[in-house]
Amino acid sequence: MSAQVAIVMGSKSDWPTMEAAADILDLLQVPYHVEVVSAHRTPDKLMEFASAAVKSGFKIIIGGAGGAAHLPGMIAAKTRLPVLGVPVQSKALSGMDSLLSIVQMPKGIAVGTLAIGTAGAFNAGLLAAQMLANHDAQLAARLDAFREQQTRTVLENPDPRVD
Ligand code: RP5
Repeated sequence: MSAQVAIVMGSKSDWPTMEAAADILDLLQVPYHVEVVSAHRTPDKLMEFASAAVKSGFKIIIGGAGGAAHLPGMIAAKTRLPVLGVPVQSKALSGMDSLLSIVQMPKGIAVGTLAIGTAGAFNAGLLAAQMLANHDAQLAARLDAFREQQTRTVLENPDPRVD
């Protein structure tokens, strides 16, 4: 099956964060594409990528960036596909800059903004899978199993002193 989700990021340095999105998509067996696309360093590539995203067969785009994080918003400006934005934790401002750059979209162009860092990247992958599961019963079953396993893990070991 061709990639349904595109995971793009502003720099290779974002990969340790964005890898969490790939991890959950791997677990749920959702095919995805990964690529560095920078809003500032490769603006023409960004426009080409976003313009061709529907034709490329993607259903959802996950965009991660840090600092002046314009990548998810600019992709959303050029495609009707749902865009999930992940604020990468920046060194200077701990990701507050990334978060505010991504979350404050103007009315009419939407980006679904997740939490700063790896939890946000993981949840972006999870949310993408949940959206796709509306039209994929097998994926829905894998998601149910993932959630049941997660619940079981917490219930079976409630003592905070035990790993
Ligand atoms: C952003 O600038 C990237 O998304 C990255 O989070 C940040 C720093 O990039 P590098 O200087 O590490 O390449 O565009």
